[in-house]
Amino acid sequence: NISGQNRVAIFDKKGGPVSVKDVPIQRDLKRGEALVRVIYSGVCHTDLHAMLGDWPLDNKLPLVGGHEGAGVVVALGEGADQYVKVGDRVGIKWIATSCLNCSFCRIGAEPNCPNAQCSGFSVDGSFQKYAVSYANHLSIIPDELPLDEAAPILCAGVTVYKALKEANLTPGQWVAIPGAGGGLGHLAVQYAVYAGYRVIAIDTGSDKKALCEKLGAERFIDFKTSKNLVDDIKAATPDGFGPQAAVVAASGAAAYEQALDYIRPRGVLVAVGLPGQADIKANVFFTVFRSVRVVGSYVGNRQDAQEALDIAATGKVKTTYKTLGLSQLPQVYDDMQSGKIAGRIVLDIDQ
Ligand code: 8ID
Ligand code: ZN
Repeated sequence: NISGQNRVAIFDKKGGPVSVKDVPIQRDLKRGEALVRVIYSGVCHTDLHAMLGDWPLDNKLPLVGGHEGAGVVVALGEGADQYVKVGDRVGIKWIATSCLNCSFCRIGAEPNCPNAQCSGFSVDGSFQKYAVSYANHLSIIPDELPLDEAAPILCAGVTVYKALKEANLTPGQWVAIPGAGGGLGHLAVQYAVYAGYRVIAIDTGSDKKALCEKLGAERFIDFKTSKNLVDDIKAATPDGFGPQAAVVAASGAAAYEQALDYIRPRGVLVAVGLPGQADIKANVFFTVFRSVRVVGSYVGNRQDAQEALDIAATGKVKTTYKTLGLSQLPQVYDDMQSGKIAGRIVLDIDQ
C-alpha cells in the first residue's frame, strides 16, 4: 500500500542547507523504473562532497542525496519485473543504472559506462521515503541481513571489497588502510581480514584506534601523532619493507601524500578516497626503480555488490553504525566534516 506523502531530505544549492520536507509521491514510473520504499540509508562522505559541491563534477539541483538505501520494492514500471518483484528487499547503490550494453558494461565495468546514472548525484537518491530507481541495478538484500546492517554495504562495503580485489593480494600479505576508522575504512579492515590479509590501520584518535583493533587490524598508526609515518608503516611489517598494498579510503588529500613511499617495492596504491582537488605525485625514477603501481577503484559492479552483501550476510563483516533519524542529516554532515564519526551513520528514514 502506497499511502501518504513522500518525505525527502533535499538541498537547492551548493553548500545547502539541507531541509527535510513532505512532497507528493511520484507514482508515474517509466519503463525499467522501480519505486522503492526506503527504510534505512547510510550516509557516505560522498553525500557530503555532493552537498558541499567540492568535486570537479556537477550534480543535479535540487538534489535528494543518499546512495546506501535499503528498502522494499512497492511498484514497478513496464519491463522492470524481469529484474525484481514487488516485495523484494533491495538496495539502492551509487550506480543507479547503466546501459548494460556498451564495451564497459559488457566486461562488467558498469561504473565506467558513459551512460551510468548515480544515485544521490545525477538522479535523486535514498534520503527519502519513496525513491524512484532503476530495476536493473537494484541489489537483492539476502534474507539473513537486516536492512539497517545492509545499507552501508551498498556503497562503503562494495567499494572497499572491490578495491581489495584490485589490490590483487594473497593471504598473509599486508595492506595499509588510511581512513581505516571511517565508513569505508572500517569495512575495508574487515573484508581484508576476511580474505586473510594483514592490516595496518591508519587514522586518528582513540575511538578509531579501538574500533580498528577490535575489527582485526594488527597495527594502528595515528597519522596526527606519528613523527614519521613512512618509517612507522614500514616498521609494522616483519621484514621492514612495508605493506604490499595501500587502499586509501580517506576523504582528505594528505592521505595520498606518502603512500607511494611506504608501500614495498612492487606494491600497489589503490586510490579510493575522493578529495575534490588532489594529485598523486609519483616520482618517475622511483616508480620504475621500486616498480610500484597506482590503480583507481570506483565502487563496483552489480556482482561485486551482491558478493559484498553475501559476505555481510554471514556476519563475518559487520558494519559498526549508529542509527539516527533522517531529520538529523545536517548534524551528521557537520560531524562527518569534523571527523567525529567512527564507522557509519545509518538514517531511519521515518524518524
Ligand atoms: O568508489 C569510490 N572510490 C568511492 C566510493 C565511496 C566513497 C569513494 N568514496 C570516497 C568518499 O567520497 C570519501 O572521499 O571515499 C572517501 C571516504 O568516504 P567515507 O568512508 O564515507 O568517509 P568518512 O567516514 O568520513 O571516513 C574518512 C576517514 O578518513 C580519515 C578520517 O579520520 C576518517 O576516519 N582520514 C582523513 I579525512 N585524513 C586522513 C589521513 N591523512 C585519514 N586517515 C588517515 N590519514
Ligand atoms: Zn558512497
